Parts: sequence; structure tokens; C-alpha cells
Amino acid sequence: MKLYNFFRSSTSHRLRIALNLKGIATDYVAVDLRVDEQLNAPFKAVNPQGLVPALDTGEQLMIQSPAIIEWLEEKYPTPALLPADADGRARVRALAAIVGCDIHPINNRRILQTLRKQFGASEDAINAWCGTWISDGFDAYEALLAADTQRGRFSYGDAPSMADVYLIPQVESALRFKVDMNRWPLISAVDKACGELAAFQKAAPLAQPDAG
Ligand SMILES: N[C@@H](CCC(=O)N[C@@H](CS)C(=O)NCC(=O)O)C(=O)O
Repeated sequence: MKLYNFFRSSTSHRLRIALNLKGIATDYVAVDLRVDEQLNAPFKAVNPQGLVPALDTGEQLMIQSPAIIEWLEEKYPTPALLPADADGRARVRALAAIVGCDIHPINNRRILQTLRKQFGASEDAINAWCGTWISDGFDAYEALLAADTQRGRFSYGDAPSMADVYLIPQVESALRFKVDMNRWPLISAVDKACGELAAFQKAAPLAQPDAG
């Protein structure tokens, strides 16, 4: 399989974590967002949306990290990234959606470029924008962790789940935008637990061949 991605992209990062947890090796194809390579014709032929990641399985070209991660879960069910029961699955998907639907999309590169170019936002303003939406989502995520009477070492129980797959890249991005993580001790503890696992270490931005 060929994985089109960029080391610092958090949606690429989440897919790398899921692939590693499932033990699936891929060929790394770097798409350099710093020079807008995602908008060039060769990559647009892979993903007409001009967004990473994309996964070429040899049989299908797949886009949209949530769809690919759900596909991985169905196709390679072990180890499971979703709980066995419907209530648990709804909980894990809700945690993942806080990041995937409500934090990441409004802090994405093209949104920030529009704020800079069309609305004249300074880098301080950009950091404040990202900090606002990260804090909003992390406050809720932390509250949900705090209310979990069965809380384990990870976002849901004692094994990494789809929620962690989404959360950890967002923590990485929060640090990049100079957000103080001390405000969320439970999220920070989950980040630490994940950071001890090879699947997360190997997926980290700085461990990728295009890091720089
Ligand atoms: N919903 C998409 C979002 C993908 C996405 O936004 N990717 C970002 C990197 S994290 C990207 O390619 N940005 C390029 C740009 O904004 O021009 C997914 O989860 O795959």
C-alpha cells in the first residue's frame, strides 16, 4: 500500500498511528504541504480535494482519514480500535469527533492561509485562533475523561482506541501552536501513555522521512 502524507499533517499522523497499531506497513509518499504540492495536478489526480492523507491499497485509492480508519477497522479488526459494545463505540467515536469534526477542520492549513492572506491575520492572531478552538475541544474532552468512572490509562480503558488515534496528533499540533497543555492533566496523561507505545512513536512527525 502507498500512503500519501506529510510529516506534520495531523490527519496523516492519525492514519499512521492507526496503520501502526494494526501492524500494516506502507510505502511512504511525501506530499510537501509547505510548497502546496497537494494542489498540483499529480496529487489532485490522487485526491481531487487536494488534501492528505490518501491511501492507495492497490485496489482502491482512498481519501478522508475517518473513512480510511473505519475501513482499516473493518478490514483488519485485530487489534480493535473500537469497543465491542455499541455504547462504547459511540463513546469512542464521539471523543474522536471532538478532534476530527470540531477542532481540526477549522485549524487546517487552508483555513489559516485564508485568515492570513484574505483577512490579514498575524502569526499571533493565528496562534490565538488555533488556541481558542483547541482549548474549546480539549476542555470538553478533559471533562468527558474526568466523568468516566471506568477510566483507564487511555482515552477509553486500558488499550489504545480510535479516540487516541485522533487525540495524539491534536496534542502535537496544540504544542506547535504554543498552547499550554498543563490545563488538561488527563489528556496529558493519555498522551504520555500513548507515547510509550512503538506504534505512536513510529508515527510521530519527527520520525518521518520528510521531517525537517
Ligand atoms: N477531512 C480530511 C481533512 C484532510 C486535511 O485537512 N488534510 C490537511 C493536512 S492535516 C491538508 O492536506 N491540508 C492542505 C491544505 O490545507 O491546503 C481528512 O481527515 O482526511
